Amino acid sequence: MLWLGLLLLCLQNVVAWHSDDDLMSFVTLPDVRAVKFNITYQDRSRVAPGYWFVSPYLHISPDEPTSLYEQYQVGPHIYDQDGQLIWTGSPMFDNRNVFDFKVIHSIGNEPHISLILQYNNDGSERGFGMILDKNYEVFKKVPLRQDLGAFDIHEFNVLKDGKTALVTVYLNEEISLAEFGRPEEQTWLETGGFAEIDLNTAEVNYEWRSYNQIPLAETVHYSQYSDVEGPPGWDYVHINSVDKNDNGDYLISMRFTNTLYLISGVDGHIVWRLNGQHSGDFDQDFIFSKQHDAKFLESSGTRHVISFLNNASDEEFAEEQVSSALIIEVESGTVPMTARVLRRYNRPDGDLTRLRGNSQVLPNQNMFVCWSQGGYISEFTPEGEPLMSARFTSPRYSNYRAYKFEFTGRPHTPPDVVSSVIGTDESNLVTTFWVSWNGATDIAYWNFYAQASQFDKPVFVGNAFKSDFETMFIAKGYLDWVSVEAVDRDGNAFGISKVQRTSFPNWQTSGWNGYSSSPRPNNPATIYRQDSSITPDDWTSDEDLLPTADDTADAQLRKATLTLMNTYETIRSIGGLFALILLLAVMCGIMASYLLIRGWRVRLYQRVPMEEGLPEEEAHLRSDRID
Ligand SMILES: *[C@@H]1O[C@H](CO)[C@@H](O)[C@H](O)[C@H]1NC(C)=O
Ligand SMILES: CC(=O)N[C@H]1CO[C@H](CO)[C@@H](O)[C@@H]1O
Repeated sequence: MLWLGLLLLCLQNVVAWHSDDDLMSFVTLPDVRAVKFNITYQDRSRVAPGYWFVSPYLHISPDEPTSLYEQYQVGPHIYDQDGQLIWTGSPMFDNRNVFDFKVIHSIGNEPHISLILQYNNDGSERGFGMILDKNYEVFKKVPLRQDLGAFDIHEFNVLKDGKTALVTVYLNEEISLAEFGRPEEQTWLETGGFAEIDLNTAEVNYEWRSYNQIPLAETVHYSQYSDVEGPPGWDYVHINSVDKNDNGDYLISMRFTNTLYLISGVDGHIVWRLNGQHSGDFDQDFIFSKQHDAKFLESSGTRHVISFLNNASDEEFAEEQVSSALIIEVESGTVPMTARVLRRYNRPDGDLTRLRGNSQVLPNQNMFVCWSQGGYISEFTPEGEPLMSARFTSPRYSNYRAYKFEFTGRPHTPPDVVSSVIGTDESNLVTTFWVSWNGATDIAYWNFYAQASQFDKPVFVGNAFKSDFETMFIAKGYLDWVSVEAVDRDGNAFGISKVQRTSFPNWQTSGWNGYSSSPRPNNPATIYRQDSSITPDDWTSDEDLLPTADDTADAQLRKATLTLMNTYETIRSIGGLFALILLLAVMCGIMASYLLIRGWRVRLYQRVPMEEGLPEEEAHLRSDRID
């Protein structure tokens, strides 16, 4: 009995070790294992439209290269508000860490994407600020001037002119500790600064450094008793954001002085300090600490409205019980100068964000906040009522900054399609399609086609609502030479896959019982009505893109297959031989009852009316009323 118990315990551990339920997997993109979200909506009707822009990472420093096969899970990702994947940029950036991944509207008339590609593990690449177009192709790859070190991961802030960007800069210098009354001693110091760089030439237009401007006494991390350090040295200010107003002045956030500074664009002097060790220059109705991502929401004359994340804690200290995003109003034209809280958004789980994070005011004035660890994000009404919270299902991953934007992505690569055929004899062959299109937004449904040979006309075999990143579709017959077309909600087709061969099993070892030793592909025109076929040349004309016939797939077969897939998903975590036996049993059961109840009838697909732009069968699927 004891032995049995021990054995079970061991088995359980083995199973737990192999569990990868927290990652997505796709037939069409087998290398991609995107991180899943666990989402809670308090009120979905009031969230802003848009997609989430996140870039999960495992470790903040580049991981060791490994000769082992590595799946794509780190780097820039776009998700919809159901947590479905829209785009993974992990293959494009080879699983490297990416930061500050967002949409920008300052270049031309089209939206662009900006991001920071971190330096690589062996230091052979020092990182870049990158701008992609809506086709996910590189529009600009901007290096940092050689003497400014590696491209810092905190900020790549493309300015309104669309020609320049602000970046944070970390440099090291050896300094005397005279300021701390130890003139005979030297220490290395990490200075925090920023640069404004030209996106076309990568030249630096403006440069600022903290040393000689921010005294050592402002840091909360070192004191006159701290030990001297070799390079890189004391990280005494820790700059983590920079923004610029129309007046040409810069707002910087220093996490280790608990201070926001306004820096003159003319001569670089500190115009004012908000908060900090020595209380700053303002009469404040709040204090804050270890803040991130300070951005101007408005700035004119002496009045500034600023948003930032007050995480209120760091690796060592916690100054208050809960982190918050704040919108504050700063007035520097009065005596005394004043700073007031306009809005506060407390972390919904009541916890502290010790490191990293950001906040973003959305176009409808909702507040979107990233609390960083575990990928925790929230959206609030302008008044601070929480509407949504989500975090990665896997605690292994974090995310520095997250954003929400409406965006239209149109990859130049075609949709990815995989198809395979199974059956036990000529009468019951079915072809399964899987389709996905990495980065394409606004796909409402997919049209599926097959053709008799490479050069024959494609025949429309059916369509299916896009239900997730990847959509599966099952069609009667052995269909070789298949293709799939993406259609938007207005019925416009806007992309088609390459024509793809269908894979088949080893017929003899997989229980093939047919008349011939292996089946030959069907001519789809004999199974599906031909009048719906369209030639590739016609695909540019909208009228021909709408399916003219044959919309319904065999619902009963689809239901059976769905049950099978669900069962498979459920028992996958059990693992091993047991699962295989169970799966086989369920498969046999489904097949037997299906054949018993219904028998096999070859039936032409019938045209069904489209309801709200969706194929009727999908409307059924969504209401769980399949037949
Ligand atoms: C999702 O979150 C809820 C509430 O926070 C939690 O109870 C549940 O276990 C989570 N689910 C997964 C799969 O992590
Ligand atoms: C803005 C804000 O939340 N400030 C708080 C920072 O932490 C101190 C100390 O816990 C609080 O007193 C402030 O209210």
